[in-house]
Order: sequence, then C-alpha cells, then structure tokens
Amino acid sequence: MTYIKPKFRHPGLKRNKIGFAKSDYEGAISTLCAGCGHDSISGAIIQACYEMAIEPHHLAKLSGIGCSSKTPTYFLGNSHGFNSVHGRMPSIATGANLANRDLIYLGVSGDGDSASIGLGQFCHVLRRNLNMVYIVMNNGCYGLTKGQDSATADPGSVSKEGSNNAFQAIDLVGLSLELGATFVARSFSGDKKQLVPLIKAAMSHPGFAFLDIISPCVTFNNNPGSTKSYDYVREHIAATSRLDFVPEEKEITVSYEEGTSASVRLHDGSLIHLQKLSPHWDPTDRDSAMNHLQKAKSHGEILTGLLYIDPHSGDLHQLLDTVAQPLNTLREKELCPGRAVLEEINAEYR
Ligand SMILES: Cc1ncc(C[n+]2csc(CCOP(=O)(O)OP(=O)(O)O)c2C)c(N)n1
Ligand code: SF4
Ligand SMILES: [Mg+2]
Repeated sequence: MTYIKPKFRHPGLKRNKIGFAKSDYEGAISTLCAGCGHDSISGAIIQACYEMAIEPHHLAKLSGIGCSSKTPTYFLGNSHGFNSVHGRMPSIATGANLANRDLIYLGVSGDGDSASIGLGQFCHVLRRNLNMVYIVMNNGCYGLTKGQDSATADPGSVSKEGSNNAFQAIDLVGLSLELGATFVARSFSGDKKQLVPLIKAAMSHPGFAFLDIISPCVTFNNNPGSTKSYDYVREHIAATSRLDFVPEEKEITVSYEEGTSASVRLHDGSLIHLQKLSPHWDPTDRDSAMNHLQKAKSHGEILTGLLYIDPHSGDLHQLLDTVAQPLNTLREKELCPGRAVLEEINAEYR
C-alpha cells in the first residue's frame, strides 16, 4: 500500500496568486485514526498556507514525537521538514532559525511532547521569542503510546478505562502568558473558521506565536468524563472574539459596531481584526488575558481565540543583533574581515 497521493490533478483547479492549487500544499495520505482532531488541524494548515500564497520551499516544518508530530508528513509535502527527537523540536527550530531567518518555521508538537519530556525546551524557546509558529495538538493524552494521561489532562478527567486523573493540569496557555510569550491563542480542531485566520496571524507575527489547539483523540480520550472529548469541548467552549486576518493589500469590507471591535496591525502591514464578544476584552493587555483565562477556568469554560498579542514584539535575531544573511551564504569577505578588524577586537580584551 502506498501513502503517496496521486500527482494527477484536474487542470481547472482554483489557484492562488502564485499559481499553486490547494493540492500543492497537501502531503501524504494520513495514517492517523479516522476522526482524529490532528487531521483537521493539518487541513487548516493547508488552507491557511494556500490562502496566504506561501511558497512551499519558503517554509520548514519541525516536530517531535507523537501522533501529532507525525502530521507534518500529511501537509506541505513540498516544504522542508525535520522530524526530531521526543520533546526536542525547539532546539532544532532554534538552530535552523538562527542559521537562516528567511524561512517560515512551523513547529508541530503534542501535549506529551511539549508539556512533559519537552517542557524545559518549550519554556526556553518561548522566552527567547524565536520567530516561529508553535502548535500544540492538545488531546490530554499520549495518543501514540495508547492513551496514558498527559500533563495537560484536567484533574478528575476520566480515562477510557475509567480511572480519574489525580494530578493538576499544566495549562500551556497560562504558562506562555506568564513566561512572556508575544502571541498566545487557543482553538479547537473542530472550529476551522477560527483556526485558519489564527494560523495566518501566527505566521505573520514576528516572534514566538503559540497556538494551543484542543484536538480530541478519538481512540483513547473521547469517552464520557474526558474533558478533551468532542462533546465536552463543544459544550464548554467560549470564544473571546471572531477573528479576521486581513493581508496588507486588502481592505476591511465588513463594518463592526463601535466598541465591540479591535484591530492589531502587524509589522508586515497585515491586520488582525477582532470582533470582540466581550466588550472588556483587550487582546494587547497581558493582565487582561490572564484574568479572563482564570475567570473562564473557574466557570469551567474553555476560552478560545487570540488571547494575547504584543504588536511590538522583537524576535531573537533582533535581540541578539545577528547578521541578516543566511549563514550558508556568507563568504570569506564577510567571515574574515581582515587583520585591522581582528586587531581592534583583540585590543578590547587587553
Ligand atoms: C525519549 C522518548 N521517551 C518516550 C517515548 C515514547 N513516546 C512516544 S510518543 C509519546 C507521547 C506522545 O504524546 P503527545 O506528544 O501528546 O502526542 P499524541 O500522540 O498524543 O499526539 C511517548 C511518551 C519516546 N518516543 N522517546
Ligand atoms: S491514537 Fe489518538 S491521537 Fe493518535 S491518531 Fe489515533 S485518534 Fe489521533
Ligand atoms: Mg497528546
């Protein structure tokens, strides 16, 4: 059996402004369980990249280990990719990004990959504000190893075999806000309408853009009593806003009622427009985001949408003042500036 999709496509397929059809952003046929939330997220990534007319060779997919970390095989088959070690994707992303800032880095991980074995790596890549999109496909369990509770499983959540999780959950969204993340969002694999503009906005954000996406595991954690099942999430979801991502060259065509909307302009000129569902919501205020998150939690609600964005984010390259050129294009002229410059540097240490 082959998992490679046939190359033949209908010649009349719709194409984006750089001439690619949506199928050009697909990958191999998924081997995940039918109905797995992760496949819906892959679909949203494909849609977002198609609509944004990303050149596939301009993007690098990075992942760790898990069903979630397998998904880069199922989207963007013409992009660069590196399936790394369990919990170590952030190191690979940091190295690749520092060597070449010209690519878009899209990291995909799971709640086990990021909140257990990779928690340290997750915290450090986040506080360094590496310019990347970091997606956690969050199902509250280790799907690939047959459904053990993960560190994001809620206390009291019931597993498929009937046991209650005794431990507190790590909320990766709360942790990100606390550690200074510059873009924090939560969404649901079943809400493509919200997910696609969020992914587009994350790709335009100059810094670490974190997306925690609840993504039910239909095989091991979709039972009654689980707080990551399709039914539970649908019943408890509370969106902060309806979101539009408006690329630089497009005008906002919809009008919004005064006081209920907010716009955030990104460095590339594009605009995130939010139709707020709560008038007190300010997506650029970290304290407000933390308060709303806590409040929602105490009411048993799952808050989704763009929760926080710092429109003045400066990424790691800016902080370290690194050379703009990809390192593999530097030639002797740049690498060896000559005896006089070397003398000057040495003199500083005398
Ligand atoms: C160093 C190491 N330890 C443990 C494992 C076993 N292992 C494989 S995937 C996984 C957890 C995956 O969970 P998650 O990241 O949530 O992905 P999911 O399958 O749920 O999408 C574990 C513990 C491993 N592959 N490598
Ligand atoms: S085991 Fe769970 S997470 Fe893994 S593919 Fe199946 S449904 Fe998805
Ligand atoms: Mg998981």
